[in-house]
Amino acid sequence: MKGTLLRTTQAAVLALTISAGAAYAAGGHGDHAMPAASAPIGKAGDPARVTRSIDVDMTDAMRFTPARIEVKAGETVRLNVRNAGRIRHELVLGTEADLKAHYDMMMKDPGMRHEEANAVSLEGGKSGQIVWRFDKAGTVSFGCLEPGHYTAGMKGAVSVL
Ligand SMILES: [Cu+2]
Repeated sequence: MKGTLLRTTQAAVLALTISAGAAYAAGGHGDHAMPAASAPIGKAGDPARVTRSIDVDMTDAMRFTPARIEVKAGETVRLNVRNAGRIRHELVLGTEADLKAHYDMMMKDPGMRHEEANAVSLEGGKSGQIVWRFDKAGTVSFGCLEPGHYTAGMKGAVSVL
């Protein structure tokens, strides 16, 4: 129930963000495409089909280690994410446009937590995981959308080959 409310709030904020973006685009940047709601970054993976696990550390230095990951198209990967810092960090998978839009939402509502399949939000010292199937060749970005973190460089990319 709590999760549903959270998502509803996020949807409302996202709608506001999109409206603001549209207004901005109308102001002279009309060629900027809106981020697609269902961007081709892949989908939640079946844990039984995981072919590889990759450890990713998050630190208070605002970095992911590694920040560059390579996978094969069609591969289901388990990201074992560890928050090696003391403050909350998260790893959110998305297109760069999606991440930026969500980051703007987080700046307005810092208490927001990402609980979707493409994200894991962790208190300091905690570990979690994302099981994800990377469908298409290309680049899937990831980032920590806690206020100040993404812009400090807490981001990375998965190259899907
Ligand atoms: Cu962070």
